[in-house]
Amino acid sequence: MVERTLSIIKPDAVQRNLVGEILTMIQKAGLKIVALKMLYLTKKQAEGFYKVHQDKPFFDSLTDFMSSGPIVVSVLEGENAIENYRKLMGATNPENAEEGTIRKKFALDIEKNSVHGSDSIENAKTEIAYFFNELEIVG
Ligand code: RTP
Ligand code: MG
Repeated sequence: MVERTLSIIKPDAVQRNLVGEILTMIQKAGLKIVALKMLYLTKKQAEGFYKVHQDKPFFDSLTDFMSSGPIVVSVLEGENAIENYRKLMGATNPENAEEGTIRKKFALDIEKNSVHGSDSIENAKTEIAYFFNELEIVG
């Protein structure tokens, strides 16, 4: 099934000039970029995006981090895009990430792990709508 997923290149990766290399890995994996922009979230906007995690112990630190510098958000499209992109990202904790994944290559630690990807069809819809309207996504 052709799906769409939301990708974020997180502040740790944008700050280290890794946007091009990460987008290249995404494109080489066959995921199609159908929307793309750079944003600098406020703390409130980061809290809104990650509200599914509001009761987790890492919520305050995570939303501080996500509002600490610019991010690059994109919509990726392809067969099984949600699962395929999560495979390409690798495990949340880079110590557990497989060789060849974005997090294995670039992540600094379990929080500064360079990329985000939606984890379900339902969450992908909500997350894409948080950043893009339909006119900003190419058909
Ligand atoms: P993401 O949502 O960013 O794609 O990452 P994920 O599904 O692999 O991980 P998730 O459990 O959804 O956690 C969201 C983000 O919170 C940070 N985190 N910190 N300190 C910690 O124990 C901890 N655990 C998670 C990471 O930035 C993680 O990607
Ligand atoms: Mg997640």
